[in-house]
Amino acid sequence: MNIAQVDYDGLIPNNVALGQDVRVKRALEKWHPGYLSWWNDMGPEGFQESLVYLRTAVSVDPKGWAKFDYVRMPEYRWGVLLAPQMEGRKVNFGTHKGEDAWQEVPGEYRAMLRRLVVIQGDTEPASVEQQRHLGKTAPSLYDMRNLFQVNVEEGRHLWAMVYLLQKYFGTDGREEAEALLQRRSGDPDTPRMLGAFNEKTPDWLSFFMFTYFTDRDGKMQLEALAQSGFDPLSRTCRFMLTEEAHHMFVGETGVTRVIQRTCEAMTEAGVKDPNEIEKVRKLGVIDLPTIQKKANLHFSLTLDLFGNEISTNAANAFHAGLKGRYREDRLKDDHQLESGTYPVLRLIDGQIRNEDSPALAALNMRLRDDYVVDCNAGVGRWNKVIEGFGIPFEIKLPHVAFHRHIGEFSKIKADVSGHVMSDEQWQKRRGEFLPSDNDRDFIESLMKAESQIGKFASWIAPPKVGIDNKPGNFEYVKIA
Ligand code: BYC
Repeated sequence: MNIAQVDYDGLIPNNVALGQDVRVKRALEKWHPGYLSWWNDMGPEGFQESLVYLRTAVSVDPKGWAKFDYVRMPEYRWGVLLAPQMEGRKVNFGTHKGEDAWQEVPGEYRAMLRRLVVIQGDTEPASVEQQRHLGKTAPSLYDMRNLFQVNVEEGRHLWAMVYLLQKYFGTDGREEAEALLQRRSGDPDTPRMLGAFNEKTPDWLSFFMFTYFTDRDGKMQLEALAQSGFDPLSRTCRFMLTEEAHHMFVGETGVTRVIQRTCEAMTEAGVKDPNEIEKVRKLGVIDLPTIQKKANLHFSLTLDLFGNEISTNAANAFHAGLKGRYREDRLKDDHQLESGTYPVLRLIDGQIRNEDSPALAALNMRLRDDYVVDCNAGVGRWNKVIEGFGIPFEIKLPHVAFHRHIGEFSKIKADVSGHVMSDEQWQKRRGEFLPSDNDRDFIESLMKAESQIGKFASWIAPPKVGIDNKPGNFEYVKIA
């Protein structure tokens, strides 16, 4: 079979020769109704009958892997797609460096590997649950379509992890696959596994910030897992990254368009001071300080997803060859890190200070540092838009100690510049840094659906180009 082509004949599109793997095919077919029932209960609310102009993966050839067409979301062809196998691939790091990459789960690392797959899998349906109410307040059909595209692809990413569980982890894999459909974002009894995936995504600015910041954690973690010596995980993550790029595009351009509209409205009305919040809000756009607060919130929540500063889990996963560094294959060192150090920001005697830590134990921070660099690139592009209008305002990422719930800094309170403050000061000043009830109410007041073809809500500029090069008056969703 040609690995680049996807077999669409059966119930589950795939390029893993599922037709010849009766046990796994049956297991997935058994899991399928539960998945659909989860999608109907927890997927986008209210638009399941609408025709949405979606892309579907029909190949894993990087040059042309997707086709666009109108689809009802429950009829989307969720499938199992792995990037092509690389001839002679080796384990690239850790103690097994240089050995042949594993095609089966190495027994000694089974539990560790399963945990990584389950955590990755858990985030995918969680994000769909978090975003399920947003269709009703979409600022345009274009944005609504992008939301649904992101949602169906997160659903596919769940399939990707469930395939690995069903194929490689026997009975406990099957149980974990079931449990992925049982947990619910924000549920007090059966929450999703990681903190940020139990938060609400109440409005579209949050959605854009989430796809900018949190999907980018997805990118970093997938890049690290794509390095895995367990080849099926590596191939799975490599293809997921192809899809992930669009999700971050939705986030980055979404925030850009919000900023652009705000700056345009301020310029038209002659409002020069970005801190004249009430004046700006009267124009029906979101003031820049509130956009900054949303960025503070989503960035800090996402930093928690990198785990603890010093982590034996991360060290063990690297040592075992299961989870590498960001783009490990492009780094130039011994890829074993048994003796090196890495500077880690820590809380020492109540002060935030850099400390050289063993490189293996500091891997979560190394990935987080790479993440911050990646985040800053897009923030720079947002600032270019503001600068273009001559408005004196700059969006800045807050200090990594700000508003944390995991790791060293969860024990303290710090402002956006990283100055440690008392609980009392924090309570007083919280509203300067994070969205207040008043900010949330204002944003909510703007969240009114705009479902006329080619029209956009007051607070967001149209995109520069359409999806699949469609013109501005294209009907991205035929609302049923
Ligand atoms: N919340 O040794 P540590 C995505 C737990 S996003 C709750 O530092 P480690 C997507 C931790 O589980 C990417 N608990 O942990 C984006 C551990 O508990 P146990 C998802 C947390 O393992 C948008 C204990 O604290 N993929 O794809 O080094 C839309 C000790 O911690 C948290 C992955 O994350 C937390 N935030 O690091 C859709 C990749 N942080 O086991 C999708 C797979 C830590 O001792 N996961 N804990 O009871 C991993 O690589 C790692 O497990 C983590 C944590 C980076 C998450």
